[in-house]
Amino acid sequence: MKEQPLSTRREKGVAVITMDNPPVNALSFALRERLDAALRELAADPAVQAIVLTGTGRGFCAGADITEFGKAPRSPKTIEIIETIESCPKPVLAALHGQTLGGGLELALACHERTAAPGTRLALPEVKLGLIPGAGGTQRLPRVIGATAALEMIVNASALGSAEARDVGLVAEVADDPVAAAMEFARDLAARGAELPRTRDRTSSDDRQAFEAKAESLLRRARGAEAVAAAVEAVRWSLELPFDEALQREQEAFQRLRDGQQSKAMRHLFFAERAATKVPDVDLRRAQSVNRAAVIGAGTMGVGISMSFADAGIPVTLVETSTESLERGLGNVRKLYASAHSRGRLDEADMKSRLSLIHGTTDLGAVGDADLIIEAVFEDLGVKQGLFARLDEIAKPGAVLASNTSYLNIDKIADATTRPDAVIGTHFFSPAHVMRLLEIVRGRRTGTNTIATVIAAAQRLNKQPVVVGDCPGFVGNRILRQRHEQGEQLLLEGALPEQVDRAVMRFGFPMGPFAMLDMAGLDVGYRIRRSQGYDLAIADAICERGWLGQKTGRGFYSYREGARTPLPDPEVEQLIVATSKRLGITRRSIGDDEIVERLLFPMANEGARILEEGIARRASDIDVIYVHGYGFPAWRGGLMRYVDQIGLRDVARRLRAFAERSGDQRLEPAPLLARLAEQDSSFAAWSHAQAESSTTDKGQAV
Ligand code: 3H9
Repeated sequence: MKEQPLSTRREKGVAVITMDNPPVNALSFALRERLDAALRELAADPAVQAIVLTGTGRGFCAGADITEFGKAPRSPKTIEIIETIESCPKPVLAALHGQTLGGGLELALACHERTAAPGTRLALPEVKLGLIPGAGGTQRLPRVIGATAALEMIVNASALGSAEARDVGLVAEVADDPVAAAMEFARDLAARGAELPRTRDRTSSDDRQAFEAKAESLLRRARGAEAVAAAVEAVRWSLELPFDEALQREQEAFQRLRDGQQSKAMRHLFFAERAATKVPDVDLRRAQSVNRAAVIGAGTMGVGISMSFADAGIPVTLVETSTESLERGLGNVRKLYASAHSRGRLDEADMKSRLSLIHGTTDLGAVGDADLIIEAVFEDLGVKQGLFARLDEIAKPGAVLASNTSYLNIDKIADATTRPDAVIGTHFFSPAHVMRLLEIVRGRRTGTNTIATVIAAAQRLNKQPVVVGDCPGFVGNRILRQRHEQGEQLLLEGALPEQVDRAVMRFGFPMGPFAMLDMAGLDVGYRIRRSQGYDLAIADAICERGWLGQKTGRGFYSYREGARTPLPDPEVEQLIVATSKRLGITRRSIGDDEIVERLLFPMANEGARILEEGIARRASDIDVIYVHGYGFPAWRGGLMRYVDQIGLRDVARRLRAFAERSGDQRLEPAPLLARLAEQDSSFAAWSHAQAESSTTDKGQAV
């Protein structure tokens, strides 16, 4: 009889251990205990010649149980089980399928050989949790595939497919029935009676120069992530130290990282990403499958969105009003795919098949058979309403009508149709085929099945969905407005764009706010400010000179012909200094810490208002939005987690000081933040309590 979380069976002298710990065969304490016992028992059983280790369900094993990292470690640890496997006098083989990740791959690496089913995904993704592999992965993987390749795989958390794994020698055979193949292998090894191949006995070798060059380039992109530096060091030990000593050091480094702030923040993010897909009244099982999509508008966003569908293997109709605009859009699609191909990211066959999935047309009627239609036309309510009225006539019953607006009201767009329950906002981020965030905007009348369909579609597109309520700018851009305003204020008080950007990049963002504005185009914000009736003296003056950012070669910075590197612009500096003077502001020197606080605390303050209004359901949703849509460093866990960590008392005190100094009342702590500060509580605790007390849910917007 099957005994969860593991079962064993025997067949002609070979014992098969099957891990069965849904949903992902994580190495929980219960599984480790049973696995350890089963291995010892079978190793001692004279009727057993060899052992095959496999798993049921979605995959072989997704690694350590992440929920256990906060608790005291309990034996048997994975590293101890691995020792049992590797030193077993009988052959132990791993038969892999599906997700084979982290500790799961480390188990497999300790086995004497491995087979894999087609579709297996092998990776050591610990760095994404702020960790390094902690069960020998940093020492065994280099011994199998080489130190440089292993380093790259570990730092980028990149996965190998079955065939690639076979090509680099990580698995011996790809077979439809990997268990049968492993049993055959095992019998063969047992019959030969030769010494068993142990990964630890191999040497990790590589061209040292190539290794160091790769290490340097990976470290340059780490932007403060401790785990990257630790991974580089650990893999280097595989080249320099005896196996056992290196293993010991790997253990120590793993434990230090596990107990550190960065890994805690990244584990928070892991669960936040999954929580963000769960909306209490939305049943994902009611999602309609999207077999055909349509995108209207072949501008930058429309092109990126169409590519996201093609990348996921979903045919998409791309509609434009004129042949000329359509050709321009399709030309951009071809250019982007060709560039991915020339950089080795996409092979020719994939490029062709993706291109063949995008059908361009100038006939709006062609969207009639689409399950999901996304409008990505000019940001103008009248234009969008006109279009939705026509879509209402053309779209088939049950189709989802989505608007990729970044700030317009979804209810007003829905008013133009007779099916407001089918209307929803899908706010993609640019470039849409690259950026993972998708803000799903729920209008007042959006149906729950419509939301389910869009969440499921987002997951198929490999996007990170977050469902938010409807308000100008939704969650991400509404919060970002604070950064624009405070950035402008900092310029007026004494900072320069390059100083602000440097401080923000030191904090861990990939790009500073002013370089980012230049990249997006300054006219976008200018138009929004006009429509919302407020101004920013410096940003407006720059725009009014026709300096619209990278596309015009000048903005907050200047750019050399065809280059994207922002260069400080003396004329912009003059303009900034003159504006301060005109407004009677005495410029002062402002430190990096103040810059970061001045930008981030008002953003979190807006986050507090958004939470209290119910526009975001939980603080961790805002964290996910900021990490996946705005480059907030993942190792800090997100915007709201960051201020929680600082302590809301301190944050409230600083906000009060900013408000007093500037006379700007909006910088006063928002009621929720002030309340939580007073109680010495946190946004995380508040969100948790909100989720628990569903009875106090007063029909929130999300
Ligand atoms: C490690 O191994 C350290 C070692 O080096 C050293 C020590 C041994 N633990 O993502 P999904 C849950 S570090 C606990 O929605 P998918 C997840 O929370 C680990 N729970 O499904 C969710 O729960 P819920 C290295 C886990 O099909 C449910 O399973 N490994 C774990 O889209 C379904 O997950 C990793 O970093 C876990 N390890 O994706 C792998 N994994 O339903 C992390 C998942 O309550 N996991 N859950 O929301 C993943 O990348 C994805 O979950 C996976 C499946 C690709 C496996």
